Amino acid sequence: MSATTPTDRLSLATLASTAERPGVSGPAVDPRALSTGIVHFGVGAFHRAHQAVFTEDAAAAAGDTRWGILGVTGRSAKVAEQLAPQDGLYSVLTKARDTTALRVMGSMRQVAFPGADSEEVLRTLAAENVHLASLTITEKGYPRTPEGALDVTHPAVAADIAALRAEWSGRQFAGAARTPLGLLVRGLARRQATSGAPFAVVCCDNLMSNGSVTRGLVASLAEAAGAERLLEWLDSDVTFPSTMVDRIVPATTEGNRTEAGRMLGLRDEGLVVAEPFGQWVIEDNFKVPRPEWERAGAVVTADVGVFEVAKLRMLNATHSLLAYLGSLRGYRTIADAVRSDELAEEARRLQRQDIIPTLVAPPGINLADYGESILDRFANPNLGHTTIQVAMDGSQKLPVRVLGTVADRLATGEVPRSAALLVAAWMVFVRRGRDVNGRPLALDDPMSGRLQETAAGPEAGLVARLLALREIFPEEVAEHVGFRGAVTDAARRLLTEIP
Ligand code: NAI
Ligand code: CS2
Repeated sequence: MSATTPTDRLSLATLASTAERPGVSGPAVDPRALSTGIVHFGVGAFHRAHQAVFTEDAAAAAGDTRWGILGVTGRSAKVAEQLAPQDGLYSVLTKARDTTALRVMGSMRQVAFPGADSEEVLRTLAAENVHLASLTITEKGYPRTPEGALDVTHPAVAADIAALRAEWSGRQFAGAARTPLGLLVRGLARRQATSGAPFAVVCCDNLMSNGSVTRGLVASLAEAAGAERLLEWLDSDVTFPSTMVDRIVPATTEGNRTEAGRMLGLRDEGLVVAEPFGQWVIEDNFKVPRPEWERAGAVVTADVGVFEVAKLRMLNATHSLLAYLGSLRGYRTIADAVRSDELAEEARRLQRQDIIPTLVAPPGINLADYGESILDRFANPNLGHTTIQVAMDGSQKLPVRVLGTVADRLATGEVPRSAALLVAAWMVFVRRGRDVNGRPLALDDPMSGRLQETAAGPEAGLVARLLALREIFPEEVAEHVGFRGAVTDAARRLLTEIP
């Protein structure tokens, strides 16, 4: 392991130099032998440490060279700029409690930035040897109304509908898409108009029934653009399997890159970091060839729903509780927060008293043990997952992670007090914007302006004002007297504690 910071970049030309380095492995496939078979939207850290890993292992196990990936960035060209000089190569730094391993990945064959490469993405989506598109564009990448319909008033969505309409009527190529879904639909329209070959769209974001949500928005976009024949083809030839995805992948730090550089002897600008654990449950709903993900440990099943709801409620709600309570208490990482006995007890109470009573255990899962395994993963001191990263996008995450639990408990006449504490902690996080030591806590949320405006004003009305936001809180939850009371009590305690 060299002491100096390497200057040479990871690339096909320098790859051989990594062969014998301790703790370094991969790629599991020969990047040069791969053809592109998958287009992935939102080529952030998670995709590179999860689906791409499962896909590469599946391809290696089957000796299948059809599953190279064209990654599509979201709003910035950053990842394209990081990976292009590296021939798409990047590495995954796996951080266990006391060991670190590095694996070079070879499946990302190209990265496109829609601002410049929309035509390339559309051409690839229409190509017959490309069978799948997948998405990790975050919870906020699915613009919907409170009722769950496509939000056609969203400026980017309106622009994409106009673009699709223009292309659909054969008038002209409409330039860069404003949303990944808009670009996807235009690509599907191009595919339908050329080969018409079947296709599958695999959503890998933390949303309940993520396949049906994506299908609904794609169909609504096509409908809004007057693309009836596309709608029929979507019905007959395109499937949208739902998935449950799980691997903790924090944002990469410069410290991570330096550590990886020492291990690799090369600089990797595309590095991603992850815990050892990884799980992928995929709905068995494909009309096209796909990687044999089962050979890489994924579960392909008819009923993914029980896995999705258990994971989103047990893991992600507990994550959010620790993120808001932990950051308010001055804990920088989730591991720091869960190592506090008091916060660990709050997390257990949320799981055992509020969440587990609402769940059907997925096959082979003991929910209490599952809960403990989650807290154990959170406590990994080597991961450095920050409370502020998990605290992002609360307006998008709370409905998915905790409000379903709340509604289910209220329907049985129980007031879920720990879930109320989670909601209150989020409200105080929004209102205070700083921790117990006075350190600022940034509010990174697509609704940040609206939230801060609503949270301002007399503290006594804070809970009522935020509960009135129908984009987040459905009426039956917000108007429930018992739940309002529990949130108000918890918020009052926290507002006193965090001056
Ligand atoms: P990231 O920040 O590294 O990447 C996010 C990607 O989404 C980027 O490509 C970005 O351009 C794109 N994006 C962000 N906002 C968007 C918007 N409004 N519209 C369109 N594209 C947008 O985040 P990361 O870690 O890759 O996570 C992405 C998603 O993956 C999460 O939101 C979640 O749904 C899912 N996920 C993440 C896990 C993790 O531990 N990081 C684990 C399980 C699921
Ligand atoms: C986290 C998730 O940032 C967050 O909101 O709760 O990204 C979490 O790490 C994953 O869902 C774990 O699979």
